[in-house]
Amino acid sequence: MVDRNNLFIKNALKLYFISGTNNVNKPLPEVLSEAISGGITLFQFREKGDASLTGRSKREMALKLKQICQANQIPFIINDDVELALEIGADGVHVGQTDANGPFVREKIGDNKILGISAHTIAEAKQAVKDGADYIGVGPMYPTNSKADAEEACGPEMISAMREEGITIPIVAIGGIDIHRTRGIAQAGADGVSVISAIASATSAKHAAEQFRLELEDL
Ligand code: FQP
Ligand code: MG
Repeated sequence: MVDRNNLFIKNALKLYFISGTNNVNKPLPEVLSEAISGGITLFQFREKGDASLTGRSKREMALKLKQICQANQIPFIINDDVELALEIGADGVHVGQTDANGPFVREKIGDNKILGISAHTIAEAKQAVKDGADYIGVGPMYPTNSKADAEEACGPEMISAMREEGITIPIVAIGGIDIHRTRGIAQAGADGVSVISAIASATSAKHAAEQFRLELEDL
């Protein structure tokens, strides 16, 4: 059972690390542990693309990662794969506009799991709120290499526009985010930033996470 209270979600979104086994240069469980010791607040297992794990090996990896998150009191989210999230008892799922739709996923996962939905526009954000999202992922903020089929970058302005439209749901920014872009994103009204490569391919995932936390500290 996970806390779906808005304040809990907003705090959890502060530094949201996303990774699959093909985003890292050493075992993902090791990178996750390092990132946790550096201060990440949420983790999403996003296993897709070249040489990604499937079936049983994906499930075993997911379980290992879930255990690490649990031991450290970090919620564990699975990208796209609702069945896997249910099977292994993840804390939540994240789906995009071309994945299973929000109401269907909410119905499947029930009221005790976090539902995150991607939104690129104000209309999608409003729909996600109606569809039962606990938070929305807004992006890509900047061009990114981590997603082959990414939409065009919208910049932090999209977040301020959503806030001006009265969208109060927890928001995490995604796409091409590095340390230097973090402050502006938070100032635009995001509750946090989500990163893949800035942590996954850093020399030290711990150090990278610490730098982000420092940047977000007084905001
Ligand atoms: N926002 C977030 C989060 N996580 C994501 N995985 C996405 C957006 C992107 O389905 P989607 O979701 O458009 O693409 P993919 O499944 O390839 O990631 F908010 F959690 F940071
Ligand atoms: Mg998706």
